[in-house]
Amino acid sequence: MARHSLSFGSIIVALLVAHSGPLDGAGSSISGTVKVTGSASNADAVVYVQQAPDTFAPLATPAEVDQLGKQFIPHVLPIVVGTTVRFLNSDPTRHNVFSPDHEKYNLGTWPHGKTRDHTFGTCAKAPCVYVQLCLIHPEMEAYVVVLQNPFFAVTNTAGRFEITNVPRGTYSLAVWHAKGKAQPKPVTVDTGKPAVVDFVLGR
Ligand SMILES: [Cu+2]
Repeated sequence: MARHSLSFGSIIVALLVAHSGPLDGAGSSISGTVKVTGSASNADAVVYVQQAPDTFAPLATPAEVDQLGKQFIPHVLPIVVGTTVRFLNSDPTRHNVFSPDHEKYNLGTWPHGKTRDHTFGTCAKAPCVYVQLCLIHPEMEAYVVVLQNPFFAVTNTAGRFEITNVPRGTYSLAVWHAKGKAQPKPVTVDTGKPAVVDFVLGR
């Protein structure tokens, strides 16, 4: 009985520790729009909190990128540093995956239905952007964007984004896009007060 009580107490302590720290407390969402100047589509911009207090565990299960119709899907994949990405080939033809960026990798070439994993283990200064290419199909291109924290979203065609469950705090909100740039903007998130931020990307 005493032993049982001890372990129960340990669990309570563990829960309290897990819930203390700078990110304690409810937050809200950050939403808005990104306009990509000179482009018909405002999709595939990554809007992200540049730096949040604390460190963040990667996903327990791999994020996925499919190769279908000679395209990488999704075209842009933001992840927290440490996340493993599983590359699947859903085409009848063989595909390759390599990236010339940062530490560089070539995962090889593999057939329909097979996967290869790559873990994005380091990122000295977010965003760490890795273009994904295929040696067999030069037209194939995608991006993995490695970030410090999970408070990010990708815009849809209309340019809309929403980052949910952002802890209370004041942050610098930044945008990454393959073809456009904008200065980060300060944003304050408070309980029950969703923040709205709009960006216009220039060249
Ligand atoms: Cu290919």
